[in-house]
Amino acid sequence: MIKVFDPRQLTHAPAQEFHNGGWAPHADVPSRAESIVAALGDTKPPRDFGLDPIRAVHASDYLDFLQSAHAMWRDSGREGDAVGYVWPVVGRRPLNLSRIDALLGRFSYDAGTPITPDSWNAAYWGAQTALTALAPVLDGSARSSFALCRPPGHHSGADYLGGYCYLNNAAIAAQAAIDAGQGPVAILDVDYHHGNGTQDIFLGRGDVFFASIHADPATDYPFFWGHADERGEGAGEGTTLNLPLPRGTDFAAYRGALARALEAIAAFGARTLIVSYGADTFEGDPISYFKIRTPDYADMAADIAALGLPTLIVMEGGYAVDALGANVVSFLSGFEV
Ligand code: OKP
Ligand code: ZN
Repeated sequence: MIKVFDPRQLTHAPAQEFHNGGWAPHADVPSRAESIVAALGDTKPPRDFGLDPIRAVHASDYLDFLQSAHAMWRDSGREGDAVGYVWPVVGRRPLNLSRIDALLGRFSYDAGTPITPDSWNAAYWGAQTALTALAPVLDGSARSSFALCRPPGHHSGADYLGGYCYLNNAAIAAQAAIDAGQGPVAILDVDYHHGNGTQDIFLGRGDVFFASIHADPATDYPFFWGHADERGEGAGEGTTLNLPLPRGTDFAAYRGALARALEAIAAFGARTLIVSYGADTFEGDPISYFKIRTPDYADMAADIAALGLPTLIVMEGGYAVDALGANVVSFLSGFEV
């Protein structure tokens, strides 16, 4: 299997995140990617597709903000990573504000996603990593490929960052597949957390099916998305499928939800599949509460591969660093039999 990775993604190293009422060491450490690279062995670097495929998904004012935010932060006399502390309530009128703290509120939704001096460069090469891994899947030279993206992407919407995510790698790849004439596309999100950014980007779209299996947002982050009654809007009515599961779910129960998602994807008639893969469903994950074991990932992947669709696998979360490489290798092995 073709595996793409760019070490420039390692330069993004946020110090802290704010959650549950306090600051904690950030869970998205660079060694997550190093653990995966060490287990994979051979990876190839990305090509540079430029900004156009990123602009096809993300708003240009958001992209301008991402590229300039840390310099503005520094120019305001601040130290360390840029992070917001005031957010507009949904439904407030749009305002053209310029203070960095207002911009952070405008273009983010949580305090777990600091902007470091290197965040833009790392996220940019993560998006190029996804686009590079997509290419052989689109031209038929590979049945599946793996994009080792870090930071992850599935919480980032068209004009917002959050949940450790800045650019939505899976969405950028999905749009590129459609623009290459390889739609309709299905995105299957098996990260522990709901992929709210991906859902928002494609909520009104009939040419992208978004299916997500995740911890119930009644108990788990990101709370405000991922409930079972979110099913798409307008032309996208019925092309969003949310399958929330309770904390403590093991692979036997997970597999039933996976079968439902795969049936819906098959019925939709996707030509290309993108999997947002998070290994934070692992039983040993420090911030999550499912009970998937390392060998289960091979079975999970084999169920997905049985769809028989050209498939791009995009890395999302997974925070048990010591087990992360083995979990990824197990998952990828299910596509190679
Ligand atoms: C990113 B990805 C746990 C706080 C969790 C944010 C989680 C972001 C996960 N105490 N806060 O989906 O793996
Ligand atoms: Zn996650």
